Amino acid sequence: MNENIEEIEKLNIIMIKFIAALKVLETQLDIISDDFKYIKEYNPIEHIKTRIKTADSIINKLEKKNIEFTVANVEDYIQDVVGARIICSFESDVYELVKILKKSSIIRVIEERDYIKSPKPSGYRSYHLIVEVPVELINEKYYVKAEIQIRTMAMDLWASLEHKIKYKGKNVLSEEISEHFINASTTLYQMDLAMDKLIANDKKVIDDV
Ligand code: 0O2
Repeated sequence: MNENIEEIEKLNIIMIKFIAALKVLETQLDIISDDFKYIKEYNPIEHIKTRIKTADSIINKLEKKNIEFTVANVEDYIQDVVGARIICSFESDVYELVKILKKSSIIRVIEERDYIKSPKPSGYRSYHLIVEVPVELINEKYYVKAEIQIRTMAMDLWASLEHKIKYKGKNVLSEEISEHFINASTTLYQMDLAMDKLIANDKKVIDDV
């Protein structure tokens, strides 16, 4: 227990790293969004949310992975202490943003997981990028890992509700509710596909004029 308190104190000290990385990440994502807003005619970004994982949530995640809670393990095994979520209007916007972020020379993409093409068994859909964010303090320079989740409004609606209901039930869903969520995920995804078809037609009409 004492060890844990010591590690929590150490975690508080390294939080400066994560807070600094969050600021850099937020700024870079805002710049991309502003560029779309003011320079391009169309902004694929509906909104951006950012957060730092709480100590409790970090400890729970390590526990789930059966890994001892130490600051070194947080740095080695938890890639989403710093997190950003980008909500897009359409599925094609998600893929466009992924392309843009992969070209960035500030944020380095080190891993990607396409849970849209390959959804999780729960029905979860989203595109995840694990990135490294540069941080420069007075005497130190380093890269901090962060997770960027990119998804449509429909995927976000699903994930938010499922997360809330799972959390209420202490992380377990009954078979019936799980099945309901799997079906809802498919229905919402069909809507995303239909919307993408609509805008593809719209773009074609504009291109043809
Ligand atoms: P929270 O509270 O949202 O932060 P890995 O070590 O890579 O195998 P990890 O980091 O869990 O494991 O990666 P993964 O599976 O890509 O999931 C990372 C995050 O995606 C989760 O963070 C959730 O935010 C979201 N996510 C993944 N699966 C689901 C799901 O089935 N439902 C919902 N609603 N969200 C999901 P956390 O830390 O688990 O949760």
